Amino acid sequence: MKKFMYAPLSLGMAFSLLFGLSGLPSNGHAAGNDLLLNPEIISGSTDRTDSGSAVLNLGDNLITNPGFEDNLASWTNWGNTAAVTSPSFAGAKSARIASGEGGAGQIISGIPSGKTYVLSGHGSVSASTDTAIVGVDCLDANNNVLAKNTLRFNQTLYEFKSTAFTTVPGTAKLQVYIYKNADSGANAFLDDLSLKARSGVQAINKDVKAMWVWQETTSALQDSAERSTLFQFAQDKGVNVLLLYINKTHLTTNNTQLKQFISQAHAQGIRVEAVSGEKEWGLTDNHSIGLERITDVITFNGSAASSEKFDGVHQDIEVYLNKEKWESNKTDVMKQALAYIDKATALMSGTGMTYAQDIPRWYDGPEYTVTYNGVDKGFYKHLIDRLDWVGLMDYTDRYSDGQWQAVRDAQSEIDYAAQVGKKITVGLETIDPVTAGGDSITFYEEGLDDLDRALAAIKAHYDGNAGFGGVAVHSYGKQKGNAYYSLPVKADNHY
Ligand SMILES: [Ca+2]
Ligand SMILES: [Ca+2]
Repeated sequence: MKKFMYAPLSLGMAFSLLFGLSGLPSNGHAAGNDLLLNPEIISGSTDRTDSGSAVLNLGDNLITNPGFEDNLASWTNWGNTAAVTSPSFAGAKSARIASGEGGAGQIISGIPSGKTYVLSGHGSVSASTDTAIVGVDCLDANNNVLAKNTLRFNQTLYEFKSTAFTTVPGTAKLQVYIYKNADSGANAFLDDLSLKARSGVQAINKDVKAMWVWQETTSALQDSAERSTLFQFAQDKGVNVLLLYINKTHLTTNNTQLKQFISQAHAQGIRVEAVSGEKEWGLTDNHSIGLERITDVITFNGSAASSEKFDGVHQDIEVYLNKEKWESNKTDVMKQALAYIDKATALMSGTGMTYAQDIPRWYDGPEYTVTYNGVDKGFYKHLIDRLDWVGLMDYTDRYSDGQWQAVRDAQSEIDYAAQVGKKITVGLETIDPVTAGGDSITFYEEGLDDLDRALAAIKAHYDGNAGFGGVAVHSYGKQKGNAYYSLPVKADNHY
């Protein structure tokens, strides 16, 4: 049940613990204190992107029977391949390529050249000396192979991998396949495959896979090798939204590098949002600090070419962490936090960027209701009303009664978002348990296998819900070696 406080650890707190904050920005000029909420933002289109960027969604999955739930229907068996019930990644079945060389394929017609596609899938092997392969070939009209792209799996537990490619000149068809060489005679298992067209920059929708990046921003801007590593990791994991921590130095000293970074991300279809936030910014006395950060990003965008602009401002302002004030008068703190958002969204109006915040998974508890602007309802509903989209810190690794707790705990937020035309992006935690505040909060010990299963379960459960804005992972964590970047595949399953 998400009704109790769960010693929640905030993004910001984790961030502070990870590498320390270099001091809050000083109070600068205050934005107007009497700004009214812009009704356009309230009713809110959730697919605004920066000027000039095509709004984009990944297309439909082009693979028929991609999870082998209909056995090998629509697949041509090239040998040694069968649908099996164990181990499946999702649903009841997966494909197994037994011992020797073998595989299965299907051909998709009507494919243009020069178009970008994203191939992804889950694979594993019974012994890591073998390799399970998911591939896609560009074929000409006569089925000649023009180009190949593959995902390779060598772990004995399922892993998720993703890659993007652009069809070469002359492409008329795509042949997607699963395959294994004879190798050491182990079995290969494949499941839950996806091949989708991609164009433009990712919008906030069900296909989002977001990742927070905190202390690595500076090195990703200044060091081309670190930048390549980040973009490669994003591609491998199918991350299409970067929630990038941004401070004044990044916007000014690293201005040119930041524009290059954003442009490079956009070329790969990756949306980039400027992340900032402190728990104090939601309190009236400090509203001007957070608003100044927004103004800084707007100023940056004003000097940038369309491909170099941030797509959104994303703030992590968890007012409940102002513990004394929160405990003594929650209602007052919630009102101050909502008033901040009204000022922020007014400031964001007309910028072409979205405005989002992160909220914990327990804000929907009955004790967190507040009368604001004469309307009495859940704090989370007031927040969702005002934000273009919300990052839900759905930080639990628990699994019971056949479902992940994180799936259950996102229901009321996503259902409400659907009612009011907003999106909830469901985030899971991977940082180490000490920093996270407990092992049940993070998938750190469970590893990639459970994380990917939980992410896939969230996507499967909410796929048809209009309030679902995809998934997110906290956080990249390459520098500290304690999060997503170095998360191992482990057998220590909790489900
Ligand atoms: Ca399946
Ligand atoms: Ca855990």
